[in-house]
Amino acid sequence: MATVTPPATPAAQAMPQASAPAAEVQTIDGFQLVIDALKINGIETIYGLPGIPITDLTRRLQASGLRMLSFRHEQNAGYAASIAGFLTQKPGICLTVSAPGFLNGLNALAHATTNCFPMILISGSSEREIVDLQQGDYEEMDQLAVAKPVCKAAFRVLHAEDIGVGIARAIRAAVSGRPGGVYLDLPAKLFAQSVEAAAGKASLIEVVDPAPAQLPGADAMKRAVELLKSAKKPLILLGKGAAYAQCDADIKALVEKTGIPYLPMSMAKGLLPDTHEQCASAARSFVLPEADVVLLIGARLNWLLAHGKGKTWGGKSSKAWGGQKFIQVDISPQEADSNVRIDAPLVGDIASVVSLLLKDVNAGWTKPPKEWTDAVAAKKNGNIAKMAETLAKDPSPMNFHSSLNVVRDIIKANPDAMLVNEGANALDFTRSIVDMYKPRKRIDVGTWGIMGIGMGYCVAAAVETKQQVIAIEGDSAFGFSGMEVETICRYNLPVCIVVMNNNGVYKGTDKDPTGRDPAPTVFVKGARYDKIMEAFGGVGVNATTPAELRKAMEDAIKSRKPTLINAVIDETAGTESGRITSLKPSAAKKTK
Ligand code: ADP
Ligand code: TZD
Ligand code: MG
Repeated sequence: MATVTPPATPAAQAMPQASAPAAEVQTIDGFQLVIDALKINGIETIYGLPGIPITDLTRRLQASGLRMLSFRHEQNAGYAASIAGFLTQKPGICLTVSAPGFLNGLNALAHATTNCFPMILISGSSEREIVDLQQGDYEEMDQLAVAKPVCKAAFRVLHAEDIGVGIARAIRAAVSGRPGGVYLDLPAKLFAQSVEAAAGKASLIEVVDPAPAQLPGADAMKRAVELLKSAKKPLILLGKGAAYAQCDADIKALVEKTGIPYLPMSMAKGLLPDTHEQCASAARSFVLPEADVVLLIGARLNWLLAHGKGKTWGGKSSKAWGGQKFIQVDISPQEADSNVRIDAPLVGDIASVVSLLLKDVNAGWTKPPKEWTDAVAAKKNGNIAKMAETLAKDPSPMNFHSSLNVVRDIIKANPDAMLVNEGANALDFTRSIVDMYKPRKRIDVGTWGIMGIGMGYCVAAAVETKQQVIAIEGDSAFGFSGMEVETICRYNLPVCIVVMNNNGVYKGTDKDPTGRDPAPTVFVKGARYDKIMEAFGGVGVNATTPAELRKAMEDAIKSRKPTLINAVIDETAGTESGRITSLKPSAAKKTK
């Protein structure tokens, strides 16, 4: 804390130097108020990238004992912050410089909002007077206006005495109700402002009950329970909202006590072990059209669930309702009916709602008809047996199945490890082949199917959970954040990256019909991504067989050293767009 002498009065100035010094006033500056406001709200880690006007803030954050993790590109710091929010239920903080740094972080802010992850993007900004008159300041931009359309809330603090309120509002906006991304604009001038220390301290706010419990009314509960009880072929669908809610034991009890088959969305895998007898993942295309009542817990009926209608759900045409009735548990009162009718919305936080549902179940419950659960089990076991045959093959060159069979074993042996996953085929095959055993262990491309989350997620997963991290990356996907390998080495994080190298986007076989350039989807053939890791002192391995991949992964986990394995995959093995070929405009043209 700085001490300053108040400005001398004219009378005092006239006094000789030797007279008694004026009383010293303790002050506190904007930098310190930001740090203290974050600290009293339990923020421990900041993900960012320094530069004017926040370089000193990054230094002082670190000096104050907060963890300041510095990245090579703001987008990756932003993705790290977003997933830190998902993993901890506290807003992940990303700190950037003005205009270009802010814009680099903005993608992640939009991603956080879209995925319902609590995150705060804090960006320094230039002189308001110059920005607003568009007089051409260094990195001039009206960042608040630019951020607004892609975030849940946006705030700007102009006076040091408002920092406490600004940060409190940002935290509440990020974590209350449906979590999301919040933008906080801190102009350069703010940091150097000083206020009287006691008043400054008193202006800080420790947010009380930032994400209040929210319970549906008794009538809504009754409606939902009666509908679920009436079902002949019920299904529970768990989404990443259920994983976020951290009420794992109650969700497990609800599934087990009702005896209803369940389907986890990608990031809900592991809420119950994927090997659970009620898990219907391997019978997805059977249970969705067949189910009569579906209980959605923290999952939206968006594109990932074919909008709750059409052929996926047994509808007669691509937009026809399949006839299912839906119960939807969601914190957002506007989510219900977004795609199809929701017969029983349960608006509330998942932890509260699931515990209310459990009370009803405990009061007496008849398990679903045996014909239904037997039919699901038969379908599932048939598909699992078919998959086992494919996984047992050992083709040369190695393909997605034979390599992911190794990853499947490694995760089974290390169920606490975090699994980061992005790519197209590298994503889809990993999701279906690699079983998860514990909640919130699988983090991936999320609602947008975005490439580039990889290394940012690895850093945050390692820092927030302290567990071994395993990243299964398409070679294209890896390229979006590959430079953060240096960050992983710099902080010496236990991250093992497996690049599924099939020489390109989806496949490595495309050709330019004119013969001039490489095709848009292909990369340098036989690239050695492992060398990138070696450049920064980590372990690089080139693996061409499942045995080599297994040994390299086991060594990485034993040593906890940053490791990158270049897994050489048959370049013909992938399919166009992975599992979402039907979304290609050219595919739509064919069906019309
Ligand atoms: P998935 O992609 O796994 O299907 P979505 O991201 O589509 O999941 O849906 C997550 C849903 O969970 C969102 O609609 C969000 O409002 C909701 N949600 C997030 N956290 C909670 C919570 N604590 N309580 C209730 N609903 C929540
Ligand atoms: N840019 C961004 C930010 N997100 C995207 N999803 C895409 C582009 C388009 N895209 C996909 O949807 S998957 C993918 C791209 C570029 C890469 C697929 O190649 P890969 O995986 O090497 O990562 P496979 O295993 O070769 O299929
Ligand atoms: Mg590829």
